[in-house]
Amino acid sequence: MADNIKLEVKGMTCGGCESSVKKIISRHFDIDLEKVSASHEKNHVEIFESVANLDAVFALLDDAGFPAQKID
Ligand SMILES: [Cu+2]
Repeated sequence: MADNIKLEVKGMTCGGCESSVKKIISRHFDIDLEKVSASHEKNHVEIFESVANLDAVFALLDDAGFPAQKID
């Protein structure tokens, strides 16, 4: 899918962090948890849907200790 969004997300150290990040993203954008994948080993998060206003979710993730940025 061309509209997938890839993020570099730092601060994830375990599966619990992965699921926190996934929940923040899925709640914020109101999308299914299954449409968000996260790997703490790769500092990588992918959203299998197109979303607008990523800046707002970056602020939420940052507050939770997971600084994020978009990667191409
Ligand atoms: Cu953790």
